[in-house]
This record gives sequence, structure tokens and C-alpha cells, in this order.
Amino acid sequence: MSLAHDHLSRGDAAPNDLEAFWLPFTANRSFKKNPRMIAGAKDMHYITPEGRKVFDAVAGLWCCNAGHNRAPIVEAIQKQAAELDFSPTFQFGHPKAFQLASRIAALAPGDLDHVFFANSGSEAVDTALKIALAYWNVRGQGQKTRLIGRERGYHGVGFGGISVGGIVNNRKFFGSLLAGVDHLPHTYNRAEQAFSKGEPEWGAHLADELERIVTLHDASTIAAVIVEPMAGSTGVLPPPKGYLKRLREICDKHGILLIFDEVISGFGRLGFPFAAERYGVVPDMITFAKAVNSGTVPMGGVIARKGIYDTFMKGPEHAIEFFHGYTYSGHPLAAAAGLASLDLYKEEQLFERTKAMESKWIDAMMTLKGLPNVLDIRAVGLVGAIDLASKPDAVGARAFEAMDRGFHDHDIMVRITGETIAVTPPLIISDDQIGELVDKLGKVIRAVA
Ligand code: PXG
Repeated sequence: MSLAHDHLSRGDAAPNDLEAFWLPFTANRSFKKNPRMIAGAKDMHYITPEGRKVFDAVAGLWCCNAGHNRAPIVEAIQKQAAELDFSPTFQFGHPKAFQLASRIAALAPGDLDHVFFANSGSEAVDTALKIALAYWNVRGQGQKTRLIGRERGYHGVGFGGISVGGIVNNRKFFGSLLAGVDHLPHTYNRAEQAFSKGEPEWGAHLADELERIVTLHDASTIAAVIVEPMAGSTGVLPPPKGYLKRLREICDKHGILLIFDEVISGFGRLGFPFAAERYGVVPDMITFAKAVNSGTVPMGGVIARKGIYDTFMKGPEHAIEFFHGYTYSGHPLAAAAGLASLDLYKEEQLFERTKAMESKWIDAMMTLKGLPNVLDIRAVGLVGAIDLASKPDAVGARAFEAMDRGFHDHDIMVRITGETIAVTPPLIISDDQIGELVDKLGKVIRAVA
């Protein structure tokens, strides 16, 4: 091995200069003092540069649903890189992007049968919002421009996504955002819902707030409503029973497009290919990313109903129908990884398995009730969240410490948002590993009491 290569590989495993990398959504100064560094992964575990195994309780970032470094996916990516590294999808195409689009369309409910590829959830969301606006424009109703999001919604970090999103820190630094956006109220109410198993009984009536918004702005100005079927990033908020059906009814009544942001809930997280199926509601578009290829290569996209696609397909045949796209839309490596991941999900029946494990998972999560500072626990599919009481004058400090000590002292990776710990393990988790995960969580919660 050449000296240069030797130097590089040592550098990969344990970088000695952490300054240049400005980490995203991270407390950079704290991280650089005591880094939580990952060098490898296999199945349910991460491996630190020192070789310590860390239980991955969050599927990376809600994305590695098949677990880490699975051979069929790794091999598909390697093979694809050697065969076709890149080919454009503007005016050209390569077979795997078409195959993957067909496979995704087949998993989607109803007549959602056309797939537009992007490279992340944020791009998927901005693409869906642009399709909505252009759809009405093409139909001669260009005055329908308003977009309705929801408080506590997370739709990525593009200007469209933060505008319809409802998390104050993601919005307040960035000026006036998109004009003409309004928000539904969020669906969380601790007094009514605390420690609900799965979808809470209380809260379907909050969908009626859409009627109020329509009355205020008039349906003739509203293009689309976008919600996460289950709000993920903001602390895991399963939809109240009946809420999403009600939203669909109101959108239908007023001729408003309904977009489900399934970047987290798609590809098995809630025991179904998409949450739309779990909740028996067919939206007009679904955004996806993350687990489409088990988090291995950046990819996102939008699945649109046939009627939306068909609306664009007019005019001269040489003319571009929709002026939007990314250089890497449908990238060969991402597409190959997607096909291999969907095969693996099917072969190991990971979506069905998740559904079958759900009640055991929820019961296991609820055993943490009664531990110090635990104010609420929510669990649905293979997702769980624990709200902790804040330390006086230090909102978020307790959860931050839980994440940090979890990694360094208890060999577990968790996610935090505000004072909430979120867990969302790879779908290959075993019964015993559910026990192990909850046991570690309990230790972490006690450690930060
Ligand atoms: N929509 C939803 C519903 C998401 O959850 C995005 C869009 C944006 O995806 P990209 O690929 O642009 O990041 C997301 C991303 C967390 C967490 O800890 C969640 C996400 C990303 C990072 C952290 O909850 N979701």
C-alpha cells in the first residue's frame, strides 16, 4: 500500500482535524470537543473508530430500514458503479430508473403511478409543491397558489419546505420565506393524548381547521395541503384516528390537492409500503426519500396520481412538459440501490414483519413510563418517542445529554428534538433486540435524571 493511501485510510477512520467540516443540524463546538464518530456499520450496529459496537436505534436517520451494509444492496451498488456510473435523465434515460419508478408506483396506493425523482426529501417536497402550482397553472387556474402546511410539520430545508413547515427554528432565521402560505394547527395535546398506544383517539376534529382556512382565503386561491401522515422530526405525532380521512374529504370538497410527505413514513416504517395505505387515504401526491434505497445513496422523489401527470402531457411532443429536475434525478447508483432494497424488503417481508411486531414494540416502549422525567411516550409502527421534562432554564439540555451519554456510555444511538428522544430502528430488529433497545433507553433516561 502506498504511503498516501495508508495515510488516507487512517485519516478516514480517525480524522485528527475536525475544524473544516461544518456539521448540519449539529451543536458543532460540543461535537468537536467530544466527537461521536462512526467508522463502520453492520446490520443493527454502528462501529466506532475504536471498534466499539453501538446499537443503531434510529436506522441512521430514519433511513436504513434494511439494516446496515446488507450484502445484496452493497453488491448492487458496486456492480452499477462498474457498469454505468452516471447517465443524464434530461432527454435521455437508463433502464434502472424506469424499473425503479415502476416498482415504486406498484407499491403506491390507488392511481399514484408516476414517479419524479429527486435526491433528498427536501428536493422531493419542493418538487411536489412545484408540481401542485404548475398543475393548476396548466389547467388554467393559475390563481390557485396558496400552500397549506401544518404547525410542527417538517418538510426538509428548501425554501418551499421551510415555508410550509412548522418548526420555528427552521423558519425564523430565513426571512420572509414563500408568500401565501398558511398552517393547520398541529395535532398534539398532552392532556388528551398522553401515553396513547398508536393513533390517539382525540384530535380528528382538528382537521376541520382546514374549513376555517378555506373560508378565510377561498378555495380558488389554494393549490395544495401538505402534511406528514405521522409527524416524525417534531417528536413523533401519530395522526388522531379519522384525522387524515377528514382532511381528504375537505380537500375533495374544495378542489385542493393533498400531499402526504412520506419521507419518514414510507417504505415500511409503519408496517405498510406507505402510511397512505395504513390510514386508508389516497393523497394526490406522496413524497419519499430515505428508505427508498435503505439510505445507501441519496435519492428522493414524488409519486403523482395519473390525473396529475396526464394534465401536463399536452402541447407539441418536442416540448418539455414540466420545467424542473435535478442533474442526479434517478441516478444509476441510487436506482440500483433502490431496486436491491425493494427486493430485500420483499424477500424478508420487512413491512409485514413490522406490522406484526408493532404491538410488542408499543408495549415495550410503554414500559419506560414512570421513569424519572418521562412526561409522555408515543409509539406507532416501529417508531417511538419519549418526552422528558426540561431542566430548569435549559430547554433541550436533558435530551442532548441523553443522546451524548447514550452514545459514549451506553452504546446506543438515538435522535433528539427539543426535549424528545426518538427511536426508529432498522426493520430487521429482533424481539431480543427490542428488549435490548428499551433496556438501554431506560439506562440513559436514569443517567440524565
Ligand atoms: N420531509 C420529511 C417528512 C422528513 O422527515 C425531509 C422531508 C427532508 O429530507 P432530507 O433528505 O432533505 O433531509 C425529512 C427529513 C429527525 C430527522 O431526526 C428527520 C429528517 C432529517 C433529519 C433528521 O427527525 N427528516
